[in-house]
Amino acid sequence: MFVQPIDYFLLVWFVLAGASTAYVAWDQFRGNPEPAVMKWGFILVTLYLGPIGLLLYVLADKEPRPGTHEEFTSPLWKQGIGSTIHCVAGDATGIIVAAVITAMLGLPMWVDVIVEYVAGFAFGLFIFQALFMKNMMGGSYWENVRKSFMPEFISMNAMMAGMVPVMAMLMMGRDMRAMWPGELLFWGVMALGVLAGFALAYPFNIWLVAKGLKHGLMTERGPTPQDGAADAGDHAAHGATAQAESPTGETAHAGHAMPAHTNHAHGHVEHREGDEPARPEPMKLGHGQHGGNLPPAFAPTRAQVTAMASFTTLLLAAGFAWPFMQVNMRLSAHDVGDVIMAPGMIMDFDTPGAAMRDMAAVDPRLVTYEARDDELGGRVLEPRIENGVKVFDLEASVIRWSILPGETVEAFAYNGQVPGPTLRVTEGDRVRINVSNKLPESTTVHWHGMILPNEMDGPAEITQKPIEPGENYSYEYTVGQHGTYFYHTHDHVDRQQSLGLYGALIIDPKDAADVIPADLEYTVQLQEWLKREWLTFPAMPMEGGLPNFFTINGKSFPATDTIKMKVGQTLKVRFVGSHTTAIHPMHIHGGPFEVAAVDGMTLADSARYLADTVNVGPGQRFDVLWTALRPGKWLVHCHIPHHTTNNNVEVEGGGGLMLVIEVSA
Ligand SMILES: [Cu+2]
Repeated sequence: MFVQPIDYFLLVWFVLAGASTAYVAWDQFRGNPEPAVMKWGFILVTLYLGPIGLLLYVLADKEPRPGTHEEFTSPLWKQGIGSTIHCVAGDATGIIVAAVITAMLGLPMWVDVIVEYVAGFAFGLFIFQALFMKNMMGGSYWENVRKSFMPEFISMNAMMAGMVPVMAMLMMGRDMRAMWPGELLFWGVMALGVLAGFALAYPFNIWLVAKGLKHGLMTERGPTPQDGAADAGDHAAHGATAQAESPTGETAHAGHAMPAHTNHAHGHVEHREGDEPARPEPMKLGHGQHGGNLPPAFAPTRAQVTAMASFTTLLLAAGFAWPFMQVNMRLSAHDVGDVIMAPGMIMDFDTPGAAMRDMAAVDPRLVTYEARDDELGGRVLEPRIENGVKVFDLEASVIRWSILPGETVEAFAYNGQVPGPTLRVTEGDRVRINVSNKLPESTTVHWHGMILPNEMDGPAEITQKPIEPGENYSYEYTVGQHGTYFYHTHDHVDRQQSLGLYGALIIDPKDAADVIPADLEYTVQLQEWLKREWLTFPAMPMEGGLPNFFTINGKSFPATDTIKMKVGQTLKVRFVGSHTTAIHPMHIHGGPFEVAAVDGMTLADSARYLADTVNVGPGQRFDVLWTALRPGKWLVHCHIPHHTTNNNVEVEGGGGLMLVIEVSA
């Protein structure tokens, strides 16, 4: 659940949003004197805006003391909030329902935003405005639809112009958990989108209310005994305002009233349904009786409304265009609905979804095993013998691996270790490796450098169908070579090998004369890691993919092994290019070594050479013989200094691709 810092904030947000909504719902139905449509409006908006909705409710709408609602809600800024609440409650509900459905169906984002606009507009116009308002305003349903259309169009355009870019940009931002309704972040982004929509729609709603084209807050007192009592007092205090006295409930529309401080000098204007047909309607665009109450100089004109509609259409177009210029709107929640991207990755409006999944962080929630700090990778796996065949079981899964005390990575690993277990066999052995895939994606295994039947070679889609999650595959062949080899994934290699799916395959010669003699031997398997913002990304040589941690056998210095030997002894180091992003010039202090084998093949005496650095490229292997000449601590390290740091920090003299040979006299 908590994989990013934002998740802690979201928890606080949703607890407050739940409490705020519960309070507003309770308080509204306990007796805030307004029509049900406004009660529901505030409840829905508080559901979306949490504590901000609560703030709007108590500051602009909740009756502070009995009988004061009409006066309390009369200022224009509060009327504007009431009008915006209307719009947002209806439109946002339509938008959010549409967003959930399009995400579940896996429709692309560009379809999503269009469906959202249509659904939001339809829900707002046909249900929230026309249907609910009809109950209060009277008139036919279609008359209400017609009257509501232009004000709803202006308000909805402004709201979507605020909501769409915020939603789209954040849903398709680095943390694309926001694409999927099953994630808390999705709802957080919806909330922020609604807030942006509310903020942009608010000034337009102020204008619409001021011009009498939309309703603001209204007072409606029910026939319940205590409300009746409150009404009685209200009559005295606010004689100008109407109250509901009949059981059918008549409505007083404080929203019709222009605030006293405006120069329109309306005071409180009473409106009763019955009056409506009698009044002339200079503007047939909204609830025209309001316009009818304004002096001719201030009543809205068709030109004004058209200009407002045109301007908000421009805002809407801009709100839609911006995300299309920034993010790939052709992608769906099914494409990228759960991925978190590396900081610095170039993501533009035509970056493919597959590219994003390739570079995405390992989801920490998929970890099935947590390794201890002192667990080593590359441990030799003993085979079991079945009918003379050496059988190994490899299981690929997502683990948490410790590369340094206190520094872990989420890795794709064989048998819960990085590197995977070392398979040590003898030339001529028949081997069978049962691979079980417990990863969230398909995989295969390739036996690097081996001469074997083509169908055992491993490349996904080339020689075999990938092993799907939960499935198994057995590789079986006779080992005809000897030397230093390795195995690694050959499906989505860019991602999977970089995350740890590799291991050493050491083949001893059948003939003892072929052994390259040494007193000790040590295998060095290299890897790069990218760990940022609590997440592990596959390291790769591109923007946003460059590594910041480096390991030998799954550990960064100073957590790497120390090799102990005596002066005069010879050490065979098997360098394995199991890494994926760079060429590492591996250097040993204290004297030269002899390069005795390359890529598993022993060099003829005449071809062997002395060196103190060997460039280990991805896929390459070098067996080198180093003789301890002097006592002391001699380093083995990569000669790219950055590769001997841990997240750019040197610890105890270095980091990363470094280990010590401790030679005693
Ligand atoms: Cu290096």
